[in-house]
Amino acid sequence: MNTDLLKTISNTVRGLSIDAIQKANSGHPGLPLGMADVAAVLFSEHLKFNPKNPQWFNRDRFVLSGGHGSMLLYSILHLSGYDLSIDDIKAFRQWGSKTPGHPELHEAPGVETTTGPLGQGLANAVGMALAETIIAAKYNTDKEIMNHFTWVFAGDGDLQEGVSHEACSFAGHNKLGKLILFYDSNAITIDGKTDLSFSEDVKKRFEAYNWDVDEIDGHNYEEINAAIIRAKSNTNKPSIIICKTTIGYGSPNKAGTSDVHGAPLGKDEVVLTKENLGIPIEDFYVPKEANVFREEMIEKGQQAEQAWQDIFNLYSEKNNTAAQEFQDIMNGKLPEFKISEFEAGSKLATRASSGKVLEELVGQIPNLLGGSADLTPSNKTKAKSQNAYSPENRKGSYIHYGIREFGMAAIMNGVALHGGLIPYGGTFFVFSDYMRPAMRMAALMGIRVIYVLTHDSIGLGEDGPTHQPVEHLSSLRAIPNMQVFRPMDANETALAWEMALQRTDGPSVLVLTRQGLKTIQRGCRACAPMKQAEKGAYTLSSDIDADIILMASGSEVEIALKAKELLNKDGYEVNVVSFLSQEIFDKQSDTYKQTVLPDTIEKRIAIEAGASMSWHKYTGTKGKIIGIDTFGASAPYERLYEEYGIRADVLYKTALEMLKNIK
Ligand SMILES: Cc1ncc(C[n+]2csc(CCOP(=O)(O)OP(=O)(O)O)c2C)c(N)n1
Repeated sequence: MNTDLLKTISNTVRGLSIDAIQKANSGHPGLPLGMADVAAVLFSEHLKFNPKNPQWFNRDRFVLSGGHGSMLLYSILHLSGYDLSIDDIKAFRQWGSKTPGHPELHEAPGVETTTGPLGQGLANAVGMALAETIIAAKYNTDKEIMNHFTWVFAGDGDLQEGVSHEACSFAGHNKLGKLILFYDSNAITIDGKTDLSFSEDVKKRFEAYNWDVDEIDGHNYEEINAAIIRAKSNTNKPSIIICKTTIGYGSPNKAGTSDVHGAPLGKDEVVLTKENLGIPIEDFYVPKEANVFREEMIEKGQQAEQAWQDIFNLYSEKNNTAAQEFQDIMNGKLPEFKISEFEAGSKLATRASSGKVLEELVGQIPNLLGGSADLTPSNKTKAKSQNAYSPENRKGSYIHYGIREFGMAAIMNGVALHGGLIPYGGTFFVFSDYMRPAMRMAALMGIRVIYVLTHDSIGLGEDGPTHQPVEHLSSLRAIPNMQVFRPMDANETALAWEMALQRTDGPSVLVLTRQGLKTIQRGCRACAPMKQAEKGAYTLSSDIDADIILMASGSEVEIALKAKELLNKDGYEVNVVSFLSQEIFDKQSDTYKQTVLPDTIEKRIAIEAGASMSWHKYTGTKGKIIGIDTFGASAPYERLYEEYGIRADVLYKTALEMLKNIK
C-alpha cells in the first residue's frame, strides 16, 4: 500500500468535492471530507471494476447510501477513470449535468443506484448481495463466473432509518457474507450531535443481526485496509466496519460540527481547508500523481475484466447453454413464454388467477425471483415448483422476506439493479403504504420490479378498515412511471403479468382481489376486445349507439356489466369500459382514446371501490363517480358493497338520473 498516494487521492477527492460544492453554492461537504480516506483505500486497493465498462456483469457493486455526499462518489469515480470529466464535476447540481445533487442511476457511469432517501441505498445493497448469491449458486459450476462483493457506505442517518433494520436483519439471517458495510460513524447529523436522538450500541445491534463487526479509525489507511481484508475473508456473515470519522475532516473551523454537513464551506474556509490539508489552493486541482493513478485504474480494470472474460470463455466451451442463458439474463432479455387462456364462466379471485399464471411462468422464466412479506398463502405468490431461498439453499427462487414490506421493496430494487433476476413480491395492497418510498424509487430509476398486491378493496371483508385500501389506487397511480393494473378477471390478470414482465423501463403493480370474479367471455386472447386490453382501457361490452359510458376497474366491472343489462332493458344503449391500467390508456393515441371515450358521449359514470380521485379526468365535468372516499368497515364483503353503494342498482339509478336529466 502506497500511503503517500492514498493521501494524494483522498485529498484530491476532498479538494474536488469542496470546490464543486462551492461553485454550485449548494451541497454537502461533510461526508466527502470525512469518508475520503476510506474511499481511497477501497477504490485503489480492493474494489473490482472496469471504469471503461461500468456494466461488466462481475464487477463489485458500490453504493453510497448517504446520497447527499454525492461529491465523494463523483470525485472518486473521476479519479478512478470513469467517463466523468472535470467539466462534469464543475457542472455539479446544474441542469442536464451528469452530476445531479444526489447520485442518479443512468446519469454518471459507476452510479449503481439512485440514493438520497436515507436507508434505501443500504437496503438496495442488500438486494445486490442477495442477487449475487443466487446467480452464483446457479451458474458457478466448474468456474466462477459470478463472484463479487457488494460495498456500501452508510451514515448515522441511514442507520437511524427503520428500513436499515429490516434490510440488515434480513442480510444477517441470510448470511450475505459478501456484503461489506462501512458505517461513517461521525456522530453528527443535521440537527447536531447524534446524542440528541441516537444512543443505541450499533456494535451490539449488528452483532445481534449476526453480522461480523469491526471498529476502526476511518482516517487510518492501515486500519482501513486491514479491516477490509478481514471482512473479505469472512464470507459467512455480512460485515460492518464501523469507521470512526470526523465530519468535514480538514476544515479547521467546521470539522466535527453540523455546520459542515450540508452547506458550502465558504470561500475563505475552502482556502483554509486546502492549506490545512497541504494541497494547492487552485480550484479543481488534480495532481499529476492522480492522473497517473487514473491510468493505472483503467489498466487494472481492463485486466480484471479480461481475466474474467478468459474464465467465461472456458466456461462457455463446457457449458454453452448455461453461458448463453447467463448472458441473456444479465442483459435483461426475457425468454419467450406463453400463458394459457382461462376458460370463460369459472369464478376465480384475481389473486388465485395470478397464482395459476405464476405456476406456468416460473418454469418458462427461470430468473423470476418470487417472494412475499409473510403473506405467501394469501398473496398466492409461490408456485409449487419454487423452493425457498436460504443460506443452505442459495438456488431457491422464492424469498421469505419476513414482515418487512419496505425492506422487501428496497431489496427488490437492489435485485433488479444488480441484473440477472426479475423480482416480484407480495403483500396486502393496503401495506403498499409501507413499501411506497421504495416503489417510488423503482419508478424514478425505471427498473423492472413487480408488486403483487392482493386484498384490493373493501372486498376483503371482515378484516376491516385497517386492512381495506381506499386511497391506494389513486396514490400509486399518482407516482410517475408507475404502471398500476387492476384486472377484472383471470384473462386480464394473465395479460397484466405479461405486460409487467415485458416492461423494461419501470415497475408494475398488480392489484388483485380476495373475492371471486367471473371469467368473462370475450373471444380469444389474440382477438379484440382482449387485444385492446393491452391499450389499458377498452370497450368490453358495447351497443351500436351508446347513450352513456360506464367505466370501472377490477371487481367493479362485473357491477357495470349488470347495470348495463338493466339499462338495456329500459331501452338505453350502453358501453362498458374496463380500465385495466389508467397509465397505459393515457399513453394511447387520441384516435384510440376517442374510440373508447368519444367526446360525443358526455354521459359517463365511473365506479371503483376506492377513492374517486383518479377518475375525474375520464368522467369529465358532466360525469359522475361512484367511489369510496371514507374508510371501510369490518363486515362480510357483500354487506360492505351493499352499505357503501358499490352496487349495480345504485349505478343503474345514477345512470338513469343522468340520462333522464339530460334528455
Ligand atoms: C429519508 C430521509 N430523511 C431525511 C433526509 C434529509 N437528510 C439528508 S442528510 C440528513 C442527515 C444525515 O446524517 P448522516 O447520515 O450522519 O450524514 P452526515 O451528517 O454524516 O453527512 C438528513 C436528515 C433524507 N435525505 N432522507
